[in-house]
Parts: sequence; structure tokens; C-alpha cells
Amino acid sequence: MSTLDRRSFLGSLIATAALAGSAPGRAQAASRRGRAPNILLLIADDLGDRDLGCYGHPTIRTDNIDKLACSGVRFTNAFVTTSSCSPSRTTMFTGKYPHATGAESLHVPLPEGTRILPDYLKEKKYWSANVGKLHLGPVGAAQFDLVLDSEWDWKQAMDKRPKDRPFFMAVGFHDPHRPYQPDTISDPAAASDTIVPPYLVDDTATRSELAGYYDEVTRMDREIGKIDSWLDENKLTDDTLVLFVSDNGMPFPRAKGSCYDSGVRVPMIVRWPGKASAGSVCDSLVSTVDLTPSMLSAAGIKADKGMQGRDATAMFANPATEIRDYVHVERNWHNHDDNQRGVRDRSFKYIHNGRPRVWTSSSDLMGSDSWTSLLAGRDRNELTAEQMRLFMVPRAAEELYDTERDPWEFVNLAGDPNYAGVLARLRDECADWRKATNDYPSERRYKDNLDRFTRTKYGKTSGAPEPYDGND
Ligand SMILES: [Ca+2]
Repeated sequence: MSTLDRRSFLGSLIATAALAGSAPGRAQAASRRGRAPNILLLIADDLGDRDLGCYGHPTIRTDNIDKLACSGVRFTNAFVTTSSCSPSRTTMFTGKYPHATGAESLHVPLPEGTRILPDYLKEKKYWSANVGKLHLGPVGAAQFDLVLDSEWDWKQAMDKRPKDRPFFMAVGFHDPHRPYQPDTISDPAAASDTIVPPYLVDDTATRSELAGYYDEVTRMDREIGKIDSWLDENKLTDDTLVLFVSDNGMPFPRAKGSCYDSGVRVPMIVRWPGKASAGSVCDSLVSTVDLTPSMLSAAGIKADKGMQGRDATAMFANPATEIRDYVHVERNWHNHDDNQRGVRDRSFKYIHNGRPRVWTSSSDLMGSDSWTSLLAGRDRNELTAEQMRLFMVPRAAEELYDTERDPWEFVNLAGDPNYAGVLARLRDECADWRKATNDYPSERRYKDNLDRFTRTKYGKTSGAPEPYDGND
């Protein structure tokens, strides 16, 4: 399908879905059931914020997610709390910021006694299942009625559900996380169809990796199409709130692991027939810390007082609703140590670098072809000034970006006197948030267990990171 054809197709879908979703019959059907809605939470792994057809990507094939967006609300300013798998998911299931859970570092399991969403849902007799990636440790897994390792087993899980109770099913896709294979799907993307962001080197190696990423996005999309068809066949669509989201940005340098929008802004779509405005777009700020309070609200359950997120369900019904002025983000240990805290409003992003004297990125990107191309370009002095920003050491202690004028966040305005007022406002907001959420000091250090450039493992290679008393 050409780009033009795709647009026409999407346009007709939006019109059809808006009519269907706004029909009073749907709301009546849902209320007739008189019970809490089923909740289906679809979580992509490492899917970037604009890498779906419905978010304007011209070549990635995501017809099924596009269809979901056409019959629901598509959020354009949804943010995770951290660009790292396990702590991001920790937030989604607890309604708390990573540093408030004790599991802010990668692979650190939830502490004993931590309650997560499926446990709260028991108040309304929900039956719960997780299929695929969960990444919360045994304390999290034990709170589901059923846990299956493979996301492809979602139907087996659904077949086990008691039909007289509402269900909560989380599907944790492993797509489009690395590694990539050439035979992911039978009709792979062409390297020439890839769009290379300006912080990566535009060469064959990087384009080939991007094509592999696109293929996994498409594979996930096709499975979502099967799930959606199954909901329809079982007449469950009208009674099911579907929420699609990603746990962090795309797995490429200066995206995953960063506090830039390429790392922390994610796609988010909510379909809830009769309750969510069909075929609409919401530009208001929303954070994944709001997901658990929102899903509880949808189920008619009051959020726990200790939760730090907000109920976003009013945004589902009316996408013009604003529930927050700021979203907050953080970066902690991810095989190597870091401490970043950030805050963003609709126009500006502030980042405080608590450990600026070390270079940082996501550890699982090292050894990738796109990373190798950046290293080679650096060594040959062929990188652009924007690409060289990735290797900047020391980093600025503070960064400030005008995300409207400078969406790639290349021009640091922190030292520009014209923005002193914005800087002071966001710096104060960041400090207030840290205090209110009992954040730990930026000076706390942990030992790396991977070399930052070569990915060589050393020291303690699993479990919680070890404290480090160095001062670099
Ligand atoms: Ca991830």
C-alpha cells in the first residue's frame, strides 16, 4: 500500500470507527453487563514513539494497531518514567516512580510486600494473566492467577479464564527488542524504506538494523490483529478496555536508555467502546505512572494512597482534558551506573545529570551495527556535531531543550539567558518532585558490570548492582 493509499485507508477507518464507537448502543451494551470491564494491556518492548503508521511513520506496516487507534484515543504526549525495561514496567504495574519502588535498577526484582495491579483488581473479582515478558521478579508474578512465558500463548491463557468474572490480561511482547533476524516475517522491510534519525549514521549497516526492527514491529502488529479478531469472535470487544503502550523508546543509540523523547516518549492507545472517544487524538501530557490508577478507576476501584500517578480516564472520554502540567523521568543503573532526573512540560525538557563525568547509553546497544558505525565515524572524524553529542564527556550538568522548535533535543539552552526563567521553573519542579517522592541523592553510586564501549562483562553480572564509593 502506498503512503497515499495508507492515508486514505486510515481516513476511512477513522470515519467508520468514530461512527461505530459513538453509537449509543455500545455504551448501553457495556452498561447492560453491569460489571467491571475486561482489561487487556498490550506492552511493546522498545517501540519508539513515532514508529507506527498511525503516528505518521510512512513505511512501518502496522495496520492492526492503526485500526485500534482509529477506534480509540491515540496519545501523542505519553511518557514512560524511565527508558529501561524492568523499572519502566515496575511503574506501569505499581503507579509509582521507579526510585520509589526500590527496583529502579535494571533486572532488580520488586521487593517483598509490593502490591501490583492484578492484586488490587481482586477487589472486583478480576481473574488475571500475564503472557510473555513481565520482568517484575517473583513477587510480581505471584500476584497473577496465571503466568505463561510466551506472549504467543495468549489464547491458551484466555481459554482458561473463568467466564463469569472480568479478566485482566497483560501481553508482554518481546518485539521489537533486539536481536534481529532476517527471517522474522516472510515479507521483510527493505533497507531503502527505513528512516534514519539524524543522531545515527546513515549507512547500510544502520539501515539493515532498522529494517530488522521494523519487521519485529510488524510481527507484533499482526499478532495484535489476531487478538483483536479473537475478541470480536468471542463478542468481547464492547466489554474490554484495550490499552497499548511501549516500555521505552527504540533500541538504538541516543534513544533507549536516554531521557530524550526518543527514549521516554512512547505510543499509547486506549480503546474502550462507549467510554473512550473513538478515532480521537489526545495531545495532553500523560505518564505511565498514571496507568495503574487509571485502570483501577476504569474497574471502579479506588487507587491506593501511596500511588504517585493520576487517574487519566477523563482523558479517555474527553481528549481535551489535562490531568498534569509536567511528566517526570529518570535514568538509573542499567548495567552501568547513571543518575539523570528530568521534567517536561508541553514545550520544554529539563535534565539534571547527576553523574556527568561518564559517557552513557543503554548497555544492550553496544556491539550493534549502528553503534559500531557511530564509533567508526567518530574515529574517522566523520560524524556531524549532532552525532558527536552522544560521546560528550563530561556531559552538561543541566540540559534544557525547546522540544517544539528542537524535537531532536540537540540545542542545549541551559546557558542561554533568554531561557533563564524556564530553566529556573523546571529545575524547581524537578527538585520539588524529587523531594515529594523521597528520591535518593544523585551522589549514590553503583558499580558497572559491563564495559561502556565494548560490552565486556565483569564483576557481579546478575541481580542487584553493588554499591560503589568512587567519586567519578
Ligand atoms: Ca524495553
